[in-house]
Amino acid sequence: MNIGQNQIEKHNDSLLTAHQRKLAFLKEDWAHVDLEAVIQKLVDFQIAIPSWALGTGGTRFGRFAITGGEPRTIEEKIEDVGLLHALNGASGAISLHIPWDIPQNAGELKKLAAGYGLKFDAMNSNTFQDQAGSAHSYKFGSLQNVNKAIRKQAIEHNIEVIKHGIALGSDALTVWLADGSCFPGQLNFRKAFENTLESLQEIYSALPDDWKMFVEYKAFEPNFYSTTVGDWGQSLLYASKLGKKAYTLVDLGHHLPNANIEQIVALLLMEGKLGGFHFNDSKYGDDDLTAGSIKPYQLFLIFNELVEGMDAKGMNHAKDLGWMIDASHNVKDPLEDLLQSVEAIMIAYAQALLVDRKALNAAQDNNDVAKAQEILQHTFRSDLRALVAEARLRAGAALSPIGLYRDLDVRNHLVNHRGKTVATGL
Ligand code: LRH
Ligand code: MN
Ligand code: MN
Repeated sequence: MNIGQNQIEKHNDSLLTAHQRKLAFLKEDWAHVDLEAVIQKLVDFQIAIPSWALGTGGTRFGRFAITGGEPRTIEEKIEDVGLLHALNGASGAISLHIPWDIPQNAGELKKLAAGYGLKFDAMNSNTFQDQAGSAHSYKFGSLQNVNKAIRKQAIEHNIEVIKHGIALGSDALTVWLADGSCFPGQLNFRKAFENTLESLQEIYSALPDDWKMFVEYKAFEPNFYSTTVGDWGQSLLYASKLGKKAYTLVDLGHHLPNANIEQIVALLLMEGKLGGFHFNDSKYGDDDLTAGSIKPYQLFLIFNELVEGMDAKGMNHAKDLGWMIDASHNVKDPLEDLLQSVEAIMIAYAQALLVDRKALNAAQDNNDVAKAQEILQHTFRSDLRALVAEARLRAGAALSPIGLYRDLDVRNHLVNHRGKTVATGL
């Protein structure tokens, strides 16, 4: 299904008066700030959608495919991201996971994606599941494995993923390893690290010059005693040893409880080793809840560090880091969930852009703790939704993406067209 520009315009017309009233208030309140520049940054900011988030996710206890109309092919996944992008103007890229996705005709897929205004974001490899017909099992790890033939299989898979990515016009490989151990004594930590590094080096040497490699870390799950890329320190070690094309990737849900992610982000940026993000949220040990649904203040504080650090280095907010959602749902319509995540990320970004940086620096230099907190909380507690909506309006998207999604009954159209299917992949 395609959403027509006329449908978007009709929807926007019905909301325009209320929107303009809210925007006018904001313009008055923030008259001392260049709001035009802020809105343009919001227009430029794009957040990639992972192909695996478009279907209903599951847990090891079950999966409820309540939604229906889930995409059955890469083409349909591209169509779904196209729908999101038409609605919010901020989801201009799709991230594929091999072999959950098997891109057969890259030229055609590129054309299809371009028709929706989409690019191919980072490619993801999968050495955390055994694939039918493969010679070796990853039961005891992939790139860390004590068995060289198993490491080789995993290396070759990653190189294959790079090749798919080159054909699609992607420029990054994200490596997330489930490698680790479940019991003390199972693994020699040093050897596991060395094997992993050596394997990553082989993959790295197959990387085109203009590509990046993202080394994603995760504290636990599926392994529960040790993880071989378990935290940002370990990821940074690998990335530093690999070279200048390798970076650390921060998935918000991959930390131990209460980790200070904003501080991690600030230091990785300082070192020039922050590659990008997987956005999601969690209350306990999950990594799949909607971005900003549990800890919106944390999301804002992360963006506050990002804006500060990127501006200090003269980086381009939209282009110099990889921005992606990584969540997969059990109880919501995945497309509505993704619209909510993008909105939460945009709001946090807008809040960070409006922080009075000069005043904050002065408060920090004077050890004026209360003032520093006031400055941050002032923007965090300001309702900036109209700014984000204005960015959507200017991008030709909908003032209320979920509102229009429901008005157009998009899910039912998809169900009628595709049936009550269950997506492949997860
Ligand atoms: C691991 C992870 C990683 C995978 C994706 C499916 O938890 O975050 O990024 O590729 O989930
Ligand atoms: Mn992730
Ligand atoms: Mn994850």
